[in-house]
Amino acid sequence: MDPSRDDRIRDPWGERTPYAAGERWPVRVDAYTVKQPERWVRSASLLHSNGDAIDIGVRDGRIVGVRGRATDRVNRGRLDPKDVYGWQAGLSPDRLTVPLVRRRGTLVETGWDDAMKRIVTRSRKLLDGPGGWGHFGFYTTGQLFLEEYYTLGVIGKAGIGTPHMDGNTRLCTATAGSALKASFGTDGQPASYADVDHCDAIALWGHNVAETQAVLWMRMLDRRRGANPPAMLAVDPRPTPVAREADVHLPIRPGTNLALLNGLLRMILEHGWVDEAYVAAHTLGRPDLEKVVAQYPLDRVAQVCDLKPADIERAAELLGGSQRLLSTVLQGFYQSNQATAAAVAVNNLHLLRGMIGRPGAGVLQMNGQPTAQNTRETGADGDLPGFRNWNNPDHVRELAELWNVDTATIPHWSPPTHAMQIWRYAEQGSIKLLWISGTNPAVSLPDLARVRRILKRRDLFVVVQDIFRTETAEFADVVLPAATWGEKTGTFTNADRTVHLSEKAVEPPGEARADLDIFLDYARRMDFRNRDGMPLITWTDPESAYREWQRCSAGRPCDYTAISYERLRRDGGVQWGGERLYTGGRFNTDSDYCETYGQDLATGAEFTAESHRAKRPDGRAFLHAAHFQPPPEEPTDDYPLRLVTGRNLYQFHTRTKTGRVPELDAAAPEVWVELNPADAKAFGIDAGDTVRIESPRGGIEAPARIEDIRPGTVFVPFHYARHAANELTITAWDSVSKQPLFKLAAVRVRRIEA
Ligand SMILES: Nc1nc2c(c(=O)[nH]1)N[C@H]1C(S)=C(S)[C@@H](COP(=O)(O)OP(=O)(O)OC[C@H]3O[C@@H](n4cnc5c(=O)[nH]c(N)nc54)[C@H](O)[C@@H]3O)O[C@H]1N2
Ligand SMILES: Nc1nc2c(c(=O)[nH]1)N[C@H]1C(S)=C(S)[C@@H](COP(=O)(O)OP(=O)(O)OC[C@H]3O[C@@H](n4cnc5c(=O)[nH]c(N)nc54)[C@H](O)[C@@H]3O)O[C@H]1N2
Ligand SMILES: [Mo]
Repeated sequence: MDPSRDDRIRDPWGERTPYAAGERWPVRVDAYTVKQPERWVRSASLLHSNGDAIDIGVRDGRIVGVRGRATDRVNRGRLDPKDVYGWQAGLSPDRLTVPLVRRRGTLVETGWDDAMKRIVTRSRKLLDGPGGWGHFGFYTTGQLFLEEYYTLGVIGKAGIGTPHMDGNTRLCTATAGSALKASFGTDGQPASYADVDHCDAIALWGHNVAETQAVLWMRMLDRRRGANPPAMLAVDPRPTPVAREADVHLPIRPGTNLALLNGLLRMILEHGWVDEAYVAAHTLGRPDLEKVVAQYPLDRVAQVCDLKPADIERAAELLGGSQRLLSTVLQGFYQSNQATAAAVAVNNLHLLRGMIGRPGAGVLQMNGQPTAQNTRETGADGDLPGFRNWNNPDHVRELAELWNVDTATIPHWSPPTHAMQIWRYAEQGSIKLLWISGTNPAVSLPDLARVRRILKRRDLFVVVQDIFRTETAEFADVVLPAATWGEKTGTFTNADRTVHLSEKAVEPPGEARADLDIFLDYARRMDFRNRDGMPLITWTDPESAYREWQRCSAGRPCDYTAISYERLRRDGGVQWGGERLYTGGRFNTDSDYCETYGQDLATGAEFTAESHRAKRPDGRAFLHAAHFQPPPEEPTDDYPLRLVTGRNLYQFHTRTKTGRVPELDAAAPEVWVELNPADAKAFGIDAGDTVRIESPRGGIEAPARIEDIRPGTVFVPFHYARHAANELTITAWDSVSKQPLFKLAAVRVRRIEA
């Protein structure tokens, strides 16, 4: 078969290459080129967090296709539909090629010097006036490169000194970070994708991996079709491809994950499916956990979660009978009720069963965006870089020495400002300059009517740095045209800690510039200085920025010092921390080393250093328990249905890229709403009818699809700007991770047209 004709739209997961437990995942090389490339350039996918290694084909200075890299540990040559076709977005004729500024109400083209001068003039005025750093907000992404985040982080923390910096990673994987810190002391996924090769059971907690990390799903399917296949559990209110494949599917009532986990943990304890030696040696908190979960007998859990008791028992047996369990957790948990407590409960399951840090046994608190891990590592999400603890004066001092600035400059007097609070400050008028890079909040934030009101404020100076003129750019005072994947060099790290180097293959269009160059230009013009009066930022290109980051990460869990550009060129993907973390059962919880002193899982209240030290964690993991609480918005007589939102295999987020790729656009061109047959009947709706969906905040129209989704629940994909699911969603977030609850609004539907 000619691989370039391989149609990844009709056959998204491709041919099976079955393999047995303990074997190596066979190679299968996928490729798609429109012309014969003259050369191949090393990269990885930037359209999800899986980190599929890709070679970019170049001819006559243009990208002409892609090929999966056979030798890479992540994909062994495979590509998913977005990998195969997505690169064409960069070639789109409507890329931003020059800066835009607002003159008399409209955006007009200008030069870089004018655009940057406007930003710098405004910045200087704000920084030197009363309120200073308090007026700055930076809202970045999970889609730039490590070098760019680190630079932005230093600008924010050591240049301006503002705590108001976060990424859209807050919407995405803030809960992964919080759950990992809470249980194990620092961020960093314990498991490895290689665990798919060794496990005897896979549990997918609110993770539609088949559509969202399709190459990881290929690996799981290949194990399922080989000898000694792993058992599979799916917890999802919808009949996703994962749910259909699973041996046990729990179509849970949205927002009740924690009740289910507490019930499962109770059964694990009661049946004695506990690794007593492991728990005694490597954990603390078991008595409290037992006390909490004892209150979740089977009938209560079945009732709260609206599941069949026999199905819950089968799930417990699958988990309890496994010897090598791999769990993945994603948005069905992170964007739902009690996100951190529920994600932590999955960690508890693995700790109780002693299933962390050995082949086949581990947990992946997944990432979503391709470079979200780096946003968190480098501190562009507001954390301190290198998984340092803002509340630990020694960690702050280390950074002050590294950057040669006063400790007082580095914001550490309170937790960093989370994205939802940054938007609140902008709404209240205290943040007066909001710099948005690589994200499209006018479509992706909850409660869009409110977001538009904020972006329209006269007293808010909005900078948008993007590759297209997005819905958000329409509100900007200055729009900066960025170069993107294939047009710039940098590194990024996937969901199993694999670092890839992505190299520049072609020139960006027009005057578009790499995000790194934009940030460096700003730093230069702002003339940020260190304690000796020398320039704060001395690096000038991706590799010198990376070397600074290596210094910053030294001695921390995400230590990059052994992973040079040279090694990445030679070896392809390399994991920081090795294949698995915590192999000896020693965790990052020492009080001097950990990233957090902990938070109350119910309220989010921060614990003190003293209370952390008093617990003497000394490298043991925390078993944290919390009680189920109902979601903040429940269906009512007026709004009787529950809305969950999410993704489709062919579309990426707000479709700025996939909407411009003919193959992907055509595969899912418009929004829809999924309804259960019984609900459809009750509301007089047939398949294909146009329906109106309304929440207390707004409404959209969409054609109906009748599906086997659980009764009382409707699903809308959030990709479509003109019929955006976020017109309906609520401004509410998890009290610990501050991640918004995108999967829990109350809505009503009615037919408007057959
Ligand atoms: N094709 C594609 N792939 C992507 C992306 C994309 O836009 N398109 N985006 C990337 C990014 S940034 C991310 S974050 C990931 C997200 O990857 P996923 O988390 O897999 O995707 P979602 O569709 O957001 O949510 C997963 C599932 O959660 C279920 N769910 C909703 N509410 C609940 C609940 O209360 N409990 C449980 N147990 N399940 C619930 C939904 O039915 C849905 O099937 O995908 C990444 N990959
Ligand atoms: N209802 C609902 N809402 C959700 C979710 C949900 O499940 N349901 N999921 C949430 C999640 S997990 C996520 S991750 C967010 C995603 O939400 P967004 O981050 O808003 O989505 P994207 O469309 O990926 O926006 C990325 C922007 O960066 C631009 N861009 C791409 N490459 C580059 C580059 O190299 N440089 C620069 N400067 N810009 C670039 C793109 O053109 C695009 O405008 O949505 C969140 N919103
Ligand atoms: Mo995400």
